[in-house]
Amino acid sequence: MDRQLDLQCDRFPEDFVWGAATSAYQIEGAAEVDGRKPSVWDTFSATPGRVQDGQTGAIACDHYHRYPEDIRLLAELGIQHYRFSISWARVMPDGRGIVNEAALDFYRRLVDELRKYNITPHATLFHWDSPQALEDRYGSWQSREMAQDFAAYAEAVVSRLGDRITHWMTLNEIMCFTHFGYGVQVPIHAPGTVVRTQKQVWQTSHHALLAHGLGCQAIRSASPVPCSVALVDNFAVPVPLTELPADCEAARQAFPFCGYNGGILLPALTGEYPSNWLAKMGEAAPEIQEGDLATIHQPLDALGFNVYSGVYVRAIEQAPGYEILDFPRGYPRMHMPWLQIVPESLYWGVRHISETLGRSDLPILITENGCAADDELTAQGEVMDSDRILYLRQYLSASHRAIREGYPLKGYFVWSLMDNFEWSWGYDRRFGIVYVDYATQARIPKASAHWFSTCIRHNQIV
Ligand code: PNW
Repeated sequence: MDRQLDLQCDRFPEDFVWGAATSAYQIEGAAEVDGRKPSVWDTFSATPGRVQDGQTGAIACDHYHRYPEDIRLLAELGIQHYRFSISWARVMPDGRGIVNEAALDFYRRLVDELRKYNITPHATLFHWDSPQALEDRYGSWQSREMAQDFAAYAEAVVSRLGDRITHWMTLNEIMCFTHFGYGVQVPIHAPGTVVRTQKQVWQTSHHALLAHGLGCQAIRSASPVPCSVALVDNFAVPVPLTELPADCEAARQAFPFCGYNGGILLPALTGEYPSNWLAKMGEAAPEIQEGDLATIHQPLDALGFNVYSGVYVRAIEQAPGYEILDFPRGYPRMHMPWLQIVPESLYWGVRHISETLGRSDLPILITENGCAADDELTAQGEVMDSDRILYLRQYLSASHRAIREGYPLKGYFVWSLMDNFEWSWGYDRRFGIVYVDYATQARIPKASAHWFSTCIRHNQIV
């Protein structure tokens, strides 16, 4: 009886969204098929020294041709929601102007295949693969024109696919393709242009925020039916070192100043760059034209939260009242330098959003959570990734806690359905719950896939 009660308590809400995520450049391949032209990632990965071992997404998981098999796998695993992205360079090979209907047919076939198995599609319009043509024309995100062009692209997609996709996401992780694409001396993301000043870097993310705002408007006006529109962000999460009130308050104070939160997430959610953030940035703050903030601040149906790690914060006496702690050398992490295991970051991320907005009714979806592990295929042809299960189980527990405490966490997409092109790390880092043998393109569900599937079937952590 007690055991029965425990099981009941561990369950997720009946309508909880269980999903898996991917992105176009990381899995599709078929770089030159059906009229697609290069994106900045094709150019970047073809530049020697940018990507590990000179790898590119030209073939990747060949998902463009193997999507029926991949979708069957989703169905077999009982995954009812699928987040994928649409390639701008496929749909509008020159970035603007002519729409490539062959590309849209591919996405139609993909979505129809999903619907065959009752899997709900969640489409991200931009996951970093800007058309190279726009980079050549005006430096892509360095120009305000990029926001207009993104909105026109969004309009083109949604007016054609809006009959079969109703869950839309505008941009994935603005900080990665702007600050890491333009602002770091050793470029780790495309286009890898190093601009001169911090102000210019913040200008690129301001333009991305404008693209998000205009994109939201374009989606809503082009959709033939009511639809859901979200932004996907990987905001930084200060986690209180202890949950005593002083440390919790310190984490709350730190939130706008952690990572890029003050310059990306907060303007999108509140329509303002926080005044104390602007004061701190001084000269480096972006130039904001009249009306920009109203454009950026669009009503959202959900916030997509990509969470992998967090930072610990404690209260201190001196101003500003909080201290962001470094990780000790031996702190546990997964197979990436930045992938310290901080499961509470999921819970605290959700809580910070609610506290920042002063309300807790904006639905939050975990649009990515997962990890790279040093996966090995055994002689029996299995991948026993108990380390990934350990990681995922803890983050799912933190999801359950957020729900138990009444926060509006509505779903969870594991990153990723399958191993794929991990950007500047190439194929060396594996984030999938399904193993990809790139020599044969065989898909082999790892132990974590079977575990995740069981969680979904029981609607609880097993
Ligand atoms: C996300 N960090 O990027 C992306 O959305 C995915 O495309 C990617 O494959 C996945 O996470 C794994 O890397 C991130 O430095 C990039 O903390 C960098 C960080 C986090 C996520």
